[in-house]
Amino acid sequence: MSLFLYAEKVAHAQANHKAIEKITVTNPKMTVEEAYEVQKISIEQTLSAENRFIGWKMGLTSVAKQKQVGVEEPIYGRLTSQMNLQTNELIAAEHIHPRVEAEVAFVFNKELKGANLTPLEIWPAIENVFLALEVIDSRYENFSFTLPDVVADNASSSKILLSSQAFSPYEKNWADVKVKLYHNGEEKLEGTGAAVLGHPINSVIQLLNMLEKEGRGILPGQLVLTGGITDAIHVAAGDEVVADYGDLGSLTLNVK
Ligand code: OOG
Ligand code: MG
Repeated sequence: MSLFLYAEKVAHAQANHKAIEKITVTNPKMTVEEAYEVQKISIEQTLSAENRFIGWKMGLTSVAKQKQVGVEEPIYGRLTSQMNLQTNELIAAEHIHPRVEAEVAFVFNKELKGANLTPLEIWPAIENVFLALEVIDSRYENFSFTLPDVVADNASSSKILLSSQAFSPYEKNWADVKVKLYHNGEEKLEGTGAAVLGHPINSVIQLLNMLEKEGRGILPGQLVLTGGITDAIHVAAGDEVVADYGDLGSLTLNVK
């Protein structure tokens, strides 16, 4: 099967929220590079005036997340404007088996490109920091995949809820930000920003290292999700998830 046909298959599952068999069942030799090509083709075909490309997400940047899905390498995915929730409601019926995780997100005001940039080169390009809940929803049966599968499926990207308040990048040391995740009022998980590759800024360095291989970088105005701090919580209709970031505030997602 050509990469275009795999891209069609993945795009169809994303649009119709129907689980599919892992690509590597029929194509065990698919490489990670080919999988990024499938991701690119499938997401770029959804872009339009109503669904703009808005940035990148990093995934599997914390040990908690790597252990949860059994893939131990950071990956990236593409974010589009239709993923960005405008209210704190998630429609369960528009998903297969959604999970929610707490993250830190950056918005950039300058172009960044190149391998092995230093934090000192990156901070001045960050306009704002947002607290974020990411909804992931693997398009594969049983939320089970290998590295090429999850890369092809746009790193399980589904929806994003950003805090309405934007923070200065210098507001605090983002390695120290603490988050507690509550599921229907019960505290389930907690973690700190340091869980993300030691510091969420390292996720941006790693993203740029990977994008450099595609000859790409981060453009002004783009958003980057740095990756789940804790593992993700499975949700269903009727659920409420609260991410409490202490003195920075909290985010609530209601699943309908
Ligand atoms: C892959 C996406 C992981 C994160 O923040 O680590 C991710 C998955 O768990 O399905 O978004
Ligand atoms: Mg994530």
